[in-house]
Amino acid sequence: MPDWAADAAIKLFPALMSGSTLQDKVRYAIMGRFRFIHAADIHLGSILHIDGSEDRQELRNICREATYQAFKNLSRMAIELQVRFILISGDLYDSEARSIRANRFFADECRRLDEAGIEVFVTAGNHDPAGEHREIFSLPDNVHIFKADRPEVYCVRDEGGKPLAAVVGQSYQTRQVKVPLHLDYPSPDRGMFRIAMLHTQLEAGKSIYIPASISELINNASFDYWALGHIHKPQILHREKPVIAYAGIPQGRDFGEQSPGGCWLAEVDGTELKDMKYMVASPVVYKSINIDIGCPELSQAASLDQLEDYLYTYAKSMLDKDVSGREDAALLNNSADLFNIEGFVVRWQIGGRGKLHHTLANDRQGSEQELCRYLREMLWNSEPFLWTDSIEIHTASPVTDEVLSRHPMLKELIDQAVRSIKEDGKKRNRFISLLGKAWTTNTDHEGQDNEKLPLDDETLENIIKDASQLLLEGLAEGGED
Ligand SMILES: [Mn+2]
Repeated sequence: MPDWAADAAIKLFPALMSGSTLQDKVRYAIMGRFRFIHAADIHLGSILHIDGSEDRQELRNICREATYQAFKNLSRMAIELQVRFILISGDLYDSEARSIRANRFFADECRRLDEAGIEVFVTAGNHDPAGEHREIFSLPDNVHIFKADRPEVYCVRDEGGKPLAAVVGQSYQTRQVKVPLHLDYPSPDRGMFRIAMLHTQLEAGKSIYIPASISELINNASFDYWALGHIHKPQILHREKPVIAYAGIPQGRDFGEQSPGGCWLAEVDGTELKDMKYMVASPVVYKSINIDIGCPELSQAASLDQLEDYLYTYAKSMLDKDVSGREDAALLNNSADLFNIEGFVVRWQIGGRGKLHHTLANDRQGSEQELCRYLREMLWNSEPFLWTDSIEIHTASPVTDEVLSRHPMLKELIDQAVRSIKEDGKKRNRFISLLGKAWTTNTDHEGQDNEKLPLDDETLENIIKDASQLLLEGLAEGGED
């Protein structure tokens, strides 16, 4: 075995290093074994929403650069891991009118990928439909953009010209596609790994984002892998053949898109998918952190500076361990050592019952502003940075168990009401409609339905929590010491 061959094999498949002989490694390299990346919803050119960023030049830059940086991280990984090709299943650009900068950036990155022998397959989604637009800059030959008027099949070959994979896809022509494009996808030849790309909400019936059902995909025997885009949360919907997965958004842009984002790294052997890992690529991670003022460390605290100290220490230990990014990444089975998260944007949710409530309730807004100012100043320069986007206080006075035990029926009544709002869809909708249209978001979210109230689960949960605490306190009034 010549050294160069062994070296090449080791470089090609580091994941196979353990427990296999050098011969095995080379055999993998020549027997139709390859890797690919499945990404989607890059939204190049979109801007992160971070409260307080308008006053800080550096943070403003991060807001503008993060989606680009995420794609850069992704393409570096592709080169480092020697993938054969990258799939981008729609919404590469944030808007139909590709910005000159986004187009230029993409062309430059693809040139780098071309030098590394990596092909790039792109379908246009609802955010960047093919329309009448043309790319402003010419793209290198390794980039294949699917047509919108019919499905196309591309064949990826190994160096000897032997087919490795077939990639089928079709672009959005306009911002809405109400026809099930996937039903007309041609069936590629057997004997290679067959991939279908689809940008869909995966809702049957009247969907404006390609009506499709999961059973239609599962029952289609023409494909081994469905590379989906449009839903911004990474998920594997079907683990058996055909594998069906959403890649998620590589860089979240607000608290509706929390946790680190990235892409799937898939390992294929012949026509079998051997392994799938989620690779984190987002430089900035949004994170909501819940703090309970009734926790042992805070239960005796009564002043604002004690709370400040606690939050600071909490944040520091999180950053030191880099817990948040690594933990979330570990959940997604990510190797996570290829790059570092630049920073966290945090929304602190301070709740629970404790003495601190009286201090905080005295001037809730003032307390929120002061805590926010303090944490921003103390943690902005840490490594990775932590920027406090906002503080939300939902605390309650320390109604003891003893007091509650004097009102067991009322407590049960409230618990029941809360449960039924949470669990009964009808009651929940009625509750939401009673709340009125007080909650709106200013971003153009995927699949936002204008008839539905854009009230996210987290906010609803907090409203229910606040309401039940208020009720409990009112009922327990007089019984409290
Ligand atoms: Mn989309």
